[in-house]
Amino acid sequence: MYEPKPEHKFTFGLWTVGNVGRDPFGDPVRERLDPVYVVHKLAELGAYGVNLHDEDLIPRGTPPAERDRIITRFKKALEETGLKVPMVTANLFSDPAFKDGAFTSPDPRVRAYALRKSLETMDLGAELGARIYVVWPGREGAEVEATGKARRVWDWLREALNFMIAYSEDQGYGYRFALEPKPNEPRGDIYLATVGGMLAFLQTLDRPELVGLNPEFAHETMAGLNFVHAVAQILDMGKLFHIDLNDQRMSRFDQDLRFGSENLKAAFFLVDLLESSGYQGPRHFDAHALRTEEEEGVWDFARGCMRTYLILKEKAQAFREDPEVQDLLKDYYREDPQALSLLGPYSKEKAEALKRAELPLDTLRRRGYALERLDQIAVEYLLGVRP
Ligand code: GCO
Ligand code: MN
Ligand code: MN
Repeated sequence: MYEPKPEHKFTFGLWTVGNVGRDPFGDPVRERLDPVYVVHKLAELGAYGVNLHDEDLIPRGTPPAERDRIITRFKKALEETGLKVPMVTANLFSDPAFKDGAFTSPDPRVRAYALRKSLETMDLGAELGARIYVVWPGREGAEVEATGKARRVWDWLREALNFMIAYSEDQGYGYRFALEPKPNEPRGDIYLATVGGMLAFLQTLDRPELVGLNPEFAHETMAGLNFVHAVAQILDMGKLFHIDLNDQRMSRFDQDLRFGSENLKAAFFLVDLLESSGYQGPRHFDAHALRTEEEEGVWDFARGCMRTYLILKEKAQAFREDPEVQDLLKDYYREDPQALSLLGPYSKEKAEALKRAELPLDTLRRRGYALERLDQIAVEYLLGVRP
């Protein structure tokens, strides 16, 4: 029961299960895990794939011969286990050169370095079979407004992304680009802060059809927004290219908690949404084990993410199939042919009919929607007392 299998498309990042537990106040509490070991462990746990930043696999400054050796060894582990690398991304935040931005650094030499690093990451990903390229603009933000940079960054971001997309097409890599918004951290404020802003921005790129989103549960929650609604809007626009699952308390620093460990109800309705949406992509856990854990705790964390997802999936399905829920929803969405005939696409006749129509306002003002009952049923599923 609830055993993860590759067909569930669960993925982790090398940087998530490999997280050494450093925080702004505390040193690492765990040793760095060998990526080859991580591949074997994740395969054993039933994951589908492993994602990575360039530097997670190939530390900065690695000489070319050593780079080739690392890749050969890593690919061998992938072959042995059948684990996939669906997504890659460039680390454009750790190097001190990126302290005032990567693509939005005021210094064109830094912007050139960020762009080159991105192209090299695409090369690496192509070698590993990745088809999704995530762009997380974590350092593209500011603490100081006095530069007026907020007015300039959009051109720089567009230029960099257009370049990268053209490179991917030119090389025949076939990447789909997934942009990841976040409100703040590590910058005081990040320019591309929310799902809504990112959806609007991507429409201004040369090839918007190749660009979508990588929304993250924690990021919208940090901003006090509703992640389920954000994902629903992304789905409506056909732009869910990847998803970062984790958990988070509202209005805190980025906590990257185990999926479903904090906002169970939101996680329940998120799984309900994802599983009914036809989304075929990876279910990626961008989270890490608590700093209190040694290695065994890391695998407990990874198992927990997947197990909770599968439990919620089963519960969501049972909730949707519950006859009482179906009755309540039938009534909630009750249809009225006369009212429906007044809605839909505009016509002169319809507008006139609409003005003449009798609408039973008294009844409408008194109508109840039975949402207390519906929500209580959801809670009872979550509490395990129903069915
Ligand atoms: C964060 C982000 C990152 C990105 C990752 C992939 O808050 O640190 O979520 O984990 O998802 O860099 O681009
Ligand atoms: Mn995050
Ligand atoms: Mn993320």
